[in-house]
Amino acid sequence: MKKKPTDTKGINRRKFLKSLAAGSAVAVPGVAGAMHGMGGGGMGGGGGGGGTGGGGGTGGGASTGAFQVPLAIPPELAPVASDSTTDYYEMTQMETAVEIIPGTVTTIWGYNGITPGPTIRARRGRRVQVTQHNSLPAGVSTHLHGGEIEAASDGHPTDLIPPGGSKTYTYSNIQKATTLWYHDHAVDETAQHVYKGLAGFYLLEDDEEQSLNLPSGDYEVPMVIQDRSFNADGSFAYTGNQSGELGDTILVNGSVQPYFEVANRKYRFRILNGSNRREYVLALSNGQPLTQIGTDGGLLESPVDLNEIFMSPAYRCDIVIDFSQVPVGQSVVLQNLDGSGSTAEIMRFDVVRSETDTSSLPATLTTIPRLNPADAVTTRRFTFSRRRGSWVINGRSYDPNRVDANPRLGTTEIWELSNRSMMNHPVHIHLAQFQVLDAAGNQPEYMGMKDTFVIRPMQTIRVIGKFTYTGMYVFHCHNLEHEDFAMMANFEVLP
Ligand SMILES: [Cu+2]
Repeated sequence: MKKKPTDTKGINRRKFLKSLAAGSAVAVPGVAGAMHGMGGGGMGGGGGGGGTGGGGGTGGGASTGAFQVPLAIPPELAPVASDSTTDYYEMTQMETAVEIIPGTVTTIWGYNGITPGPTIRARRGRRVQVTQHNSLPAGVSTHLHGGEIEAASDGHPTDLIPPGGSKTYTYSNIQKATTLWYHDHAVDETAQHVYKGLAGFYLLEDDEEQSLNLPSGDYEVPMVIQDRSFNADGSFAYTGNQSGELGDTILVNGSVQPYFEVANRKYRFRILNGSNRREYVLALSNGQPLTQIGTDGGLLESPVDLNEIFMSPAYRCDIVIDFSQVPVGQSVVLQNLDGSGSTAEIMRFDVVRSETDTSSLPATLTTIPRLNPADAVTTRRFTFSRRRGSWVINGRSYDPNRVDANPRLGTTEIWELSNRSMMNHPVHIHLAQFQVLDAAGNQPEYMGMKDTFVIRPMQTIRVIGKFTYTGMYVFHCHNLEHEDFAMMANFEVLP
């Protein structure tokens, strides 16, 4: 059971950090620079290492041309031990120096010193324990986003691992197969910690999904899309913009607009928008549709062909692209229709060889029983707006000592989420996967089971879900600067 802090230090510290962030873009990198080299580890360990080879950088200050480096695939982490019920993992959060812009060095914070961090592949019904060691000069809290997780392991923002400390997180993996991700959730500091690199994949599998014969192995590729800005020396140019940070350089798995050599067959891409604030509209340059098979909480009931896919921060989108329609020797660009200039293109697929494809794309993927609004025991209403320079929920800033909702274990609730501001808010509720009700539920971005839902200006959406563990959790805007500038609230599930 998580302890509730009894003082208001967090709030004072938040104000202090905000003034720092607002006042100087170099304050945070300066702190990081003082620790430079502490993590050792050279060029980012195993993960990013492959990402800076081919093509030869064109330079141009702190930028690089598109499609110069191959896509890097984050390494999968091996358990340090396994028994009949559980796989045990160890990770160390540390600062390292990596080469992102050719010829320059970027100081990052990474799980095991790489960004994205190593991928954990988990199995439904089999427990995972991850011991996180904090070798960073700041408190951290590791949240497994989208996970149905006991409160003590959820990575509550105030449940900090101090510098030099460790914490073991237990994940029971009771939910359906899906693409989860872990990232830092330290109160007031999530945005800058994630920007520095604290994010990685957690792929949850189950028997049902395995039986589908979807593209797997080398043909199943996790890809996190993030935007960053760089100073001329290669350091991150993070400003702490309260509206949300927008970078001018698109990274996929930590590399600038990479290329990926593929065979002329189906691939499965588990795409995560791991950006602090940037939204993307994915599309292929050859006009071929993207076939969406899954979303935040798992597989859709059936594949859906879409000419474009909207992705808000924290959205996951499981897609299949069939490159058999592309002649060998040709390329297809994954575009961002919401971007312009350097943010309009995400990466390039180069079809370089012929291969026989034995994978399947079944017409039925899973079943998703509809939650019935008549079963809801209550409807809670939350507004998201801006007030006196803060982002607020129901008019109030985050207070670690205040609890704004007390759902009962196992009951069904409707949450009505209203945006009373002029910016999109991607609202994320911890612990549960939800279904979006009403007409909004027919929009492709709200299909299936969701843990994050964009609410557009002056829009209201209703979501329905069930809470599977007791204890203290949070819900918040996943525009990470909005979250840190206090658009977050506690809810405590009661027995
Ligand atoms: Cu927001």
